[in-house]
Amino acid sequence: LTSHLILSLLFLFIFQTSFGQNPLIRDQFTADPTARVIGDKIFIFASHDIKCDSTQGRPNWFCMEDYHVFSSSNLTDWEDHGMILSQYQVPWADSESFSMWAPDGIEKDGKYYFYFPSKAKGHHLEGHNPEINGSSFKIGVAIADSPDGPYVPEEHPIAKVDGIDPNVFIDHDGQAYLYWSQHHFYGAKLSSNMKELESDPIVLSQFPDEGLKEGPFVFERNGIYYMTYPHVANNTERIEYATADNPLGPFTFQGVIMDESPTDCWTNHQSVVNFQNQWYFFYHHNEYSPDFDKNRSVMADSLFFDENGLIKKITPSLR
Ligand code: FUB
Repeated sequence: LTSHLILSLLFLFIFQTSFGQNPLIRDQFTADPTARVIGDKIFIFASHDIKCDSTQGRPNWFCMEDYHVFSSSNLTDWEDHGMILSQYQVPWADSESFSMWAPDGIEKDGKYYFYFPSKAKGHHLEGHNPEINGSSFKIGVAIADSPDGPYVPEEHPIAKVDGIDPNVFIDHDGQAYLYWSQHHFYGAKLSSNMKELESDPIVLSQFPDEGLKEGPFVFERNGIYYMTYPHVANNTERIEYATADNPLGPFTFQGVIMDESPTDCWTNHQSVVNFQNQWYFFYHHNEYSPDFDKNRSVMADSLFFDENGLIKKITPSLR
């Protein structure tokens, strides 16, 4: 009995110390996490919420001028690798718009590709439709030899891509796909140089028109392609998912992964990753800023599948 008790306590100790406490990043506001396993570490490519003064960006709104990347080998101790890209470095971005929204970062053939949205220079002149979220945004890519940079942005945004929340998925055959959101979800094949589209964008039309949808994130498990995304059902965004047997669909709605915010954080934004044989769900919440939900903090919880490959609902482990 004693040895059983010691083993249980040991397991409890290992389990508790192998998973960090939320929020993961505590010295700055971070959001929109894409988690990727690179080598023996987990990296988070995240948005960076700051507080702007009344002359910068849109008052009382997102204020986002740059990105940091973080890494950890145990999900508890996180290293901030510092600022990897800012709006002032991107030749095509409007450096007065503070609109460096949700990014994605991914490795291919030893190079690191960082995809990000921003309002482009001159966007005021383009007659965008303010009713459509993301309609004045373009998406660009910056390239580095190491996940923590330095990243060099391309001269121009990616042609034929208008919108926000880029996500890249690379299939087993090496083909990369780019997804993004502009009222609808769009998807296209990426060229092998990862800098331009190889196919025309298609609208992933299987998703409901009602309620704002954004933040597509695609992953694959056992031949099933999962498209996860935030969707405003009533008041705030909840995370839903759909599945397909092909990266570009058609997708079938499967259910809700995480319900709407219990404390009225209007946005949520997710990624899913397998690290050391456990699946994790990364998301954000306004844990450290209960009165202003545009200052958010990155969180993570374990994710489990049932025997049919369906995702079990997650209750956020708030403080
Ligand atoms: O972080 C700014 C925007 O809020 C993101 O692009 C959306 O996904 C939402 O999280």
